[in-house]
Amino acid sequence: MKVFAVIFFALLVCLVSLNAEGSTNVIIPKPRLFIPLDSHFLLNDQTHYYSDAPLALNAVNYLQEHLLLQAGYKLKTGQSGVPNTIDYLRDPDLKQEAYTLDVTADKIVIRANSQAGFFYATVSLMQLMDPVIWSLHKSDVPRKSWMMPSCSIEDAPRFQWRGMMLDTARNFFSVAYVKKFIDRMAQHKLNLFHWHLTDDEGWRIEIKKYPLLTQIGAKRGPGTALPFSFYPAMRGPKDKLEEGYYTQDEIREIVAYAAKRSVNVLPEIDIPAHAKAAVTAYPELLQDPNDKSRYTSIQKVSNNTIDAGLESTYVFLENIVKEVTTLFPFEYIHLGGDEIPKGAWSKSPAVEKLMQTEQLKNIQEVQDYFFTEMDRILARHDRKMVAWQEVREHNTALRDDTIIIAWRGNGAGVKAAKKQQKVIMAPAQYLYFDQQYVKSSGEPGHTWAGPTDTQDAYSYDPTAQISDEDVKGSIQGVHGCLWSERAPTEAIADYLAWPRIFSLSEIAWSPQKERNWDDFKRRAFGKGMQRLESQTISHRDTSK
Ligand code: TNX
Repeated sequence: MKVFAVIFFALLVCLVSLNAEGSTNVIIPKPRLFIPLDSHFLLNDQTHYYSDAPLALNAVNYLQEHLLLQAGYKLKTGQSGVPNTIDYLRDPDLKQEAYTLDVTADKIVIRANSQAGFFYATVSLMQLMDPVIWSLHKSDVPRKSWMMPSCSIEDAPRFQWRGMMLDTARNFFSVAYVKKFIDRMAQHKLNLFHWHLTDDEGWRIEIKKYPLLTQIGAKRGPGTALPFSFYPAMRGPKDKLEEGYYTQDEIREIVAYAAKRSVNVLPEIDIPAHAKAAVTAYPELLQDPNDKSRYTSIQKVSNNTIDAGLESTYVFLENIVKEVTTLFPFEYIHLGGDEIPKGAWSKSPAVEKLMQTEQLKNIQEVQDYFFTEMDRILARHDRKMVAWQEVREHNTALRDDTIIIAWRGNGAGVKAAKKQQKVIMAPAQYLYFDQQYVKSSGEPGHTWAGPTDTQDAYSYDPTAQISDEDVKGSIQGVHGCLWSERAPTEAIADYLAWPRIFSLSEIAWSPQKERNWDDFKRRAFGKGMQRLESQTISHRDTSK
């Protein structure tokens, strides 16, 4: 009888705590440990904050900006440990990005050991508040007090790199949109903004030394030199000019904005293929005049590849790298390397000569030569290489810290991990958010790797088929990709991204054993959606 009573009591405790967590843990991505407590904290215009860590100031400011808009006041500075205070305390024992957050009835205590840790504690805290706190429109009727459920959180990320790619080449997105995109990533503890800046359909980064890259390469439409691509989705209306690029000042502004949110910016200059915009702007530097090769890319763009046999190619690209390093402090630059079309370089006398002098046997070896040279250029400018998986499938000469992004399927990443190569997992079947959610002619998005609904995305476990030993040195993180051929407007881009970015953030941040679709669904389709709505982010609102 006694045994039954104990079991019954234990079950009751479990149920009560499950239920309590059910209603109070609304955080995305799910924290490593969340213990609900039975009270709440009320934030009001008498709430103070105390900080013993300059590293916390950035996070405090983030909260203050939102409070000012929605509550009409800011927290005043005060003393540690006093009731109605938020304490930001440095804890040297916590790892990079880790934090603890304790909300009790009379105070809130945040501990971290890095700018990122304080920031993540703050966004978790804000997710416990009414979703309206996320709105960027000043409230006409400021909300005076904010209730937060008491809880105790210990949190740290699963992966070091938690990335999201935005393709601003196929379709241009404004500076304001790019900032919003980064802010929303940061709200969900993603920390690597992969900025696809160049492609066949547009060159979007100002390069002072080569002004034609943007004068010619950032415009398509009537009266321009850059031809429209074959696919209508990338083409837009025939009679309309599609143009836009980011000035160097705008880029610096975006990088600084991202840094305040603990987001690093990884610029991508996609070479040698996917470069129609660049070769249209500077054919004399980037194409062999005697090249008789005629080929089209998988996206049906003709002759879009920079010639690997020309000396001027490497001079040009080194100058680009030089300018890129002045804009992006991040230690890595992404150099593309995907989808070199069959037939490219096959009739280029310059490449033929290169093959003789360097004793290269085939086009694959030419590609490897090209990236080995690019790796040397990056090394000279104190940068390391990220590239699409194709770049390291055969090349053994690249530096060990080169990171590849495995996109063609999970198998590609598994293979790289087994070779102990550094890899970011971005399998198209799960994490390409340019794919349709469900197969339907009414849905935006590509179909080639999908459909991928939010639950499909959520089901991905990057290390499922890899031994712990191989995971260690190899898996750097996970990445979602939002290509924009099928996203001609911000609203469509947002619809494709959300709620799938919720799934990504949880794959990237939360321990696999803590992840569970039903619990995720409750948070994502409950408070998660309300947070999106308070920011007027368009999104899909069913899990299918
Ligand atoms: C493949 S993924 C591409 C992109 C397209 C995308 C469309 C990769 C490295 N290349 O150029 O935009 O598919 O889903």
